[in-house]
Amino acid sequence: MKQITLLLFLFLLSSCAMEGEAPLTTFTPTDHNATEETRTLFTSLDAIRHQHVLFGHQDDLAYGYSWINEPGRSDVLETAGSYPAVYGWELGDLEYGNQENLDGVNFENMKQWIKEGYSRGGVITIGWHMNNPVTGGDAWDTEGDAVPTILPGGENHEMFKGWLDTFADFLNDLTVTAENGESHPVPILFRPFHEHNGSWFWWGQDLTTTEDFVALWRFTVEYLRDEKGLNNLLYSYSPDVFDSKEAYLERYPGDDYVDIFGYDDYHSIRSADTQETFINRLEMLVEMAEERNKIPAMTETGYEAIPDPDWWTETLLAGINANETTRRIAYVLVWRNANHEHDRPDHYYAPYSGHPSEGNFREFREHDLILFEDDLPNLYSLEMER
Ligand code: BMA
Repeated sequence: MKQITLLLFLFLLSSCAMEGEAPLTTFTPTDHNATEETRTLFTSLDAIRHQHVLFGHQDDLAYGYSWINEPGRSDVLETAGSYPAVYGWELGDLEYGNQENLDGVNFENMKQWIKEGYSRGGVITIGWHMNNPVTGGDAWDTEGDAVPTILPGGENHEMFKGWLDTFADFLNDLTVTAENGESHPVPILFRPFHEHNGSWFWWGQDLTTTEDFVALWRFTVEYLRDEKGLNNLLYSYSPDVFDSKEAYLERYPGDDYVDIFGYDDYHSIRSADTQETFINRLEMLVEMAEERNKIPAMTETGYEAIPDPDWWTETLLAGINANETTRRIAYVLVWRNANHEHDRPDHYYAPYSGHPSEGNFREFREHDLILFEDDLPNLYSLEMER
């Protein structure tokens, strides 16, 4: 059933193109020089979200509940029977020149896993729990009024540019060679300064002004795009939960600086009690994104340790599939499965083999709306599919 739907999707795309009509979407990413694969991904995500929602998992290939760095493994694969369609990765500590990120993931391995997931047709998204530039503490250290110091003219501005340079160097290693021998960089959904409407990170709501947050965002985009020449990024604006469109947009840096309308939600996704709030947030998100030709997505979610064995279909899917608007998000990504022995004991958001929600997770995976990696059409080259 899923396959038929996908063929229809591809047929629709190709028939529009063949008859010389306007493509399904006429909008382009904020980066007008975005690479062909990046532009195609943007268009594909916009097209596919009218029929399906991609499932994603953070750090999926790096470690799981009971394993660390074992080639080919994935808790999602071992429970659902497919890798996730979206892979989330984390750069915290890259800015220090460290070999591993704050969760112990080796950056060289991460580059391989990113290329591996992309080569199988997956979508890659990257976030960054960047350390506090004033105190040297972590992202959760809210001391020091940090944001103004890294803006142009601030005492840590050059250091901050150096941190963005480390990001550019990392990205420049993410080049793959296609069958025709041509190389191109892996398209990345980049999600900086996330959950900024909360006050737990140094870039958060009570720690900086709207003006400075917007200036920081715009500087970051302009530096990466115009100075570093990175043309494989789609920018994801990703606040935490919000209760009105005005609240969501309070620190919106503008249509020229954002491609993905994300939102992180660990609050209204736990039970039937908050389902109405969850649905309402999804509706607002989709409406705001569509008004601006952006792509809505649930950029982070999950129920830690999944204490409800039916959570996947009864709460998460029930919310996303509530109506024609809610189901138009492009993807939903659940957070990482920390290794229970070496990292954090009950900090996991996808099931592992033997977890009580495993059967329900398979049901979720088999639902027509939801796509895992082995359900995906080619999101990067519509030409090839024609
Ligand atoms: C948080 C937690 C932390 C982790 C951080 C970055 O939400 O999972 O344990 O260090 O994300 O991945």
